[in-house]
Amino acid sequence: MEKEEFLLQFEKNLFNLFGKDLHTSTKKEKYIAFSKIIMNELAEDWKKTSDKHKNSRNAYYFSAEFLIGRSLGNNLLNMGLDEKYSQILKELDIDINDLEIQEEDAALGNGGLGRLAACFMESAASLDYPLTGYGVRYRQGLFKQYFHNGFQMEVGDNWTLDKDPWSRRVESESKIIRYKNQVVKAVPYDMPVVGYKNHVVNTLRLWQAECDDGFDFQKFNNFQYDDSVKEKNRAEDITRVLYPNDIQRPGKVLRLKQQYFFCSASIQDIIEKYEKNFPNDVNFEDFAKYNTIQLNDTHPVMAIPEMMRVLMDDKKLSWKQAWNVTSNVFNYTNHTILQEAMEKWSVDVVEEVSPRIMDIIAEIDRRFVSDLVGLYYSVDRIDNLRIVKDNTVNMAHLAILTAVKINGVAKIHTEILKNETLKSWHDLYPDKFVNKTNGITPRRWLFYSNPELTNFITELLGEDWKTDLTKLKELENFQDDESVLEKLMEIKLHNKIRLKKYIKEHENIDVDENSIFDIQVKRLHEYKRQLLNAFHILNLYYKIKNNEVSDIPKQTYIFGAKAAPGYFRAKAIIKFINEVKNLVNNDDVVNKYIKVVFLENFNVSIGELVYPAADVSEQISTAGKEASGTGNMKFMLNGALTVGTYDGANIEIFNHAGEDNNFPFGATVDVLNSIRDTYNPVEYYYKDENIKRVLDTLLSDLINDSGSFMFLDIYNSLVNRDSSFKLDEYFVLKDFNDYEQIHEKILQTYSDKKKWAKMSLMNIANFGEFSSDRTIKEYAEEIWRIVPNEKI
Ligand code: 4GP
Repeated sequence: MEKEEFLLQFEKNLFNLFGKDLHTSTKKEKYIAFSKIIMNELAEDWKKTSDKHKNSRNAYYFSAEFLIGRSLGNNLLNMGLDEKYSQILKELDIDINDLEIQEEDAALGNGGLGRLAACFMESAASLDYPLTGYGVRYRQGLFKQYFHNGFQMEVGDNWTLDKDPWSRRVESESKIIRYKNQVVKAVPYDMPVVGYKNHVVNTLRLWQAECDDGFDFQKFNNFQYDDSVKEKNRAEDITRVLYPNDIQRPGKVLRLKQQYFFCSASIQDIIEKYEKNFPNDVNFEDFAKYNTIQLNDTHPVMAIPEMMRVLMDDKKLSWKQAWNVTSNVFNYTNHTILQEAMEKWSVDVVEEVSPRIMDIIAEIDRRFVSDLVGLYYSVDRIDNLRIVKDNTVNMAHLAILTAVKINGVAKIHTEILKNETLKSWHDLYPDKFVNKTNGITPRRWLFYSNPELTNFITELLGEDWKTDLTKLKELENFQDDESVLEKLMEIKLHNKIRLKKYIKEHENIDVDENSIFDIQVKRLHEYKRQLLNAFHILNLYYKIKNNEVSDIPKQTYIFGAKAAPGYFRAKAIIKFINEVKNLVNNDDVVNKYIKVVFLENFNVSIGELVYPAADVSEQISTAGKEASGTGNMKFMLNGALTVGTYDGANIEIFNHAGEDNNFPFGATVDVLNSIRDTYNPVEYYYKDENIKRVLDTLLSDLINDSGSFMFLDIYNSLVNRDSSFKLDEYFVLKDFNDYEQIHEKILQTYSDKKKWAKMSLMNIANFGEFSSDRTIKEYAEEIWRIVPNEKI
C-alpha cells in the first residue's frame, strides 16, 4: 500500500472506529486503526494459504495455552513491511514504536508450554507447513502482577478491552458444545500466523464460549436482573479465565469443562472440514491419512474420547472403526515430570462434565485391560497402566495409549520419561517414544527484539543465515577478530542501556550499564531455584559488608517471575527476593558493587527487552526437574553466557556451544538420585558458615516478612528437623557452594572482556539447533508426516 492510499485508509479507520482524525486520536486509537490496515493487507495471503491447506495432509496443534504476546511488530517484520511503514508513519510524525507498545500482550498462557506453542505456530508458518492451532480465547489472560510491600498482588488481565484488532470472529463456524447440564456455543476467533517473508499466513483458531439465548426476558421484567442473565454468565464463565497455574493444576470442574469445550469444538471443526472436502463420498477410514493432531500436554486429552463420541454417535461408525481412526490421529507431548502436573480427574467430575465421555473412557480402559490380560500381564503391571483406577482417570495414560508418538522436550527429559516416569509404558510401546528438543523462534527473539545484533550478523554473513540459523556457525570465523568482538560488546551495551531505561522508568532503580547484567526470568517455582540465586546475593552482601571480598566487578541481579496465586511458598520467595533487593539497594557500601531489580509483571513484551540485555543467563533448576527450558535458548541467541545445571536443554546448549563457553555447575541427576534418600541439609547448615549466615537471616531482623511467617516457612522447608516433610527437596543447600564458586569464576572471566566477548560469540554461533524451525521440521517429518505447501 502506498503512502497516499495508506493515509486515506488510516483516516477512514480512525473515523469509522472512533470518530477521530489524525490529530485528535490517541496513540491507542492509532495503533488499532493501523493494525486493521495490516490485517487487511494480509487477507489475500491468508485466504490463499487456507485454500491450499484444503488439498493437503494437515496437522493441528491442540493447546490450552498460546502465550502470544504482541502481534503488530512481529507481523510487520514477518511481512517484510516494518521499515516501509515505519517510514510512512514517520512522515506523519508518528513513531511506530509508540504505536507498538500500545498493544496489550495476548497472555493466553502461563509460561513454558504456552510460549512454545506460539513459537511453533510461527515456525510452521515460516516453513510453510499446514499447521493450524486450536485453543481457548480467554477473556482474562494471565493475571497482571504488581508488588505491594514486596508481596505479589494479582489483578485481572482484560486484554480484549481494546478491541483486539488481530482476531476475526467467524460466527458462521460456531459449534454447539453439550455438557451434562448445559449447552453452550463455541464461537471461533481466528488469528493470523504470519510466516517470515514467504506470503504464508496460517491460522490460530481460539474458541470463545457464549450462549445464544441466555437472556431471560421474563425474569428481567420481574426485576430479577441478576437471574435474567444467569445462563449467559454461566456460559461465558467457561472461557472467562486462564487458570494461572503452571505445573500445579487445580481440580476444578470448570477447568475440565474448559478443556472439553475447546476439544469438542476443534474436533467437530476438523471433522466438518473433512466432510466438506469429500462432499459425495466421506470415508472416515482415510481420516488419519489427511489429519494429525498434536496434544500439547494433557490439557487437550479430552479430544480423544470426544473424537470417539462424534465418530460413533454422530457419524455412526462402530467402536472398532472409530478406534481405528482415533488411534491413528493423535500424538502427545509431555512437558514435565512433576507429579502434581500429571492431570488426574475423579470419575464423578468427568461424569459431571459429560457422562457419555466418561462411558467412552471407561470402555477404552476396559478393552485395554482385556488386551493386556490376553498378553498374560500380571495384575500389578496392568494396574500400573490403567486409565481408570481408584475412581480416577489418568489423562497421561489415555494419551499414551491412544497416541501414535509421544515425545519429551529435551534429550534428558525424554530419557527420564522412558526410564522412570513412564517406564511401564515404554516397556509396552518402545517405538512410540521420541525426543523433540524444544526451540524458539529467531524472528521474535532476535530479529525483532535485537535488531542491532541482527544487522551486524547480516553485515558479517550476508542474508542467508536468516532463513537457516545453522549458518550462524560461520560466526566462528570471527572468534579472534577484535573489531567484531568489540562491536558485539558495544551492541550488548546498547541493549543494556535500553533495559536500564526501562528499569528506571518502571522500577525507579538506577543501574549501571557497565555492571554485569545477571538475569533470571521465568515462572517462580521451587524447582527453578530462584531461592538459590537470592541466597547467593545475600551471601555476597555479607561478604562485601565484612570485607571478605574487594575489587569485584559491579553486578546487577535482575529477576522477573510470577507465582501461581495459590502457591504460598513461591510467593514467600518473591517476598524474600524483594526484601533482599531492599537490603542491598539501600546499603551504601554494598550498592556500590551490586544492585538487585525485580521486574514487575514479567511477560513476553518485557522479555523482548530483557533477553538482549543479559550478560549472564541463570538456568539453575534442580537437575532432572526442568524438562527443557526455552528462556535458556533466548538468552543464548542474544549472546548471554549460561550459568546452569546439567538439566533440560542446558545440557544440549553446553554440548553445542561448549562447556568452556558457559558456566555449568551443580549436582547431576545421577548424583542426586544416589543421595536422595540420605541427603541431610541440616548438616550443610551446621557445617558451612556461609550457609548458616544466609539461612539465619530468614529469622533475623535484617529483613522482614511483615508478620506473614513466610520466611519462617522457607527456613523450615530447608532445615527444620521436626518437619515431617522432606527437607530441602530441591537441593538448594547441596548446590550452594558449587554455585558460589561458579559465580567467582564468572567474575574472573568477565574481567577479561575479550575472552568474554569470544565466549558470547561462540554461543550465538552455535544456536542453530535451538531454532524452533529445526524442532518443527522434526515434528513435521517424523511425527506429523506433513510436507510444506509449495510457495504461493
Ligand atoms: C514447561 C517446562 O517446565 C519447561 O521446562 C519446558 O521448556 C516447557 O514446558 C516447554 O516444553 N512446562 C509447562 C507446564 O509449561 O505447564 O507443565
